[in-house]
Amino acid sequence: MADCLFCRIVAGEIPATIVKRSDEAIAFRDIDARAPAHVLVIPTEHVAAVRDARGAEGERLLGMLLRFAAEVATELGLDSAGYRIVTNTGKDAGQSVDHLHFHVLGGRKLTWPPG
Ligand code: DGP
Repeated sequence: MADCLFCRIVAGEIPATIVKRSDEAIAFRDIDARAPAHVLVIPTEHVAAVRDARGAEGERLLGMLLRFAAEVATELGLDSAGYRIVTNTGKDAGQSVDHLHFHVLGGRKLTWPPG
């Protein structure tokens, strides 16, 4: 989508620190890191939010992204201490970019529940 920030990162039009890449997903450092390790995992195809990943294809996509996020966490060395994977959906959750993304957060003790 031409006016989507994360689609522009996928296209290489906006620079990002990419930590992992496949044909279907990329992971890059969040510009506003809230933890020592804070990476965003996104599909390369535009999907607005988790609620829009529907049916068999949505199920496959979400499974792939979650597995990809877990691999990113492993590669960042977070397995033993632990980490959090979270996705914000819509206004009340504070979703600020309408391209599906999983936050992978770690490297410090994370509080619960999130604010
Ligand atoms: P959310 O609030 O859940 O929609 O998260 C969006 C995240 O995207 C937020 O933590 C900041 C991050 N972000 C916004 N713009 C950019 C950008 O241009 N580059 C990178 N790397 N991250 C961005």
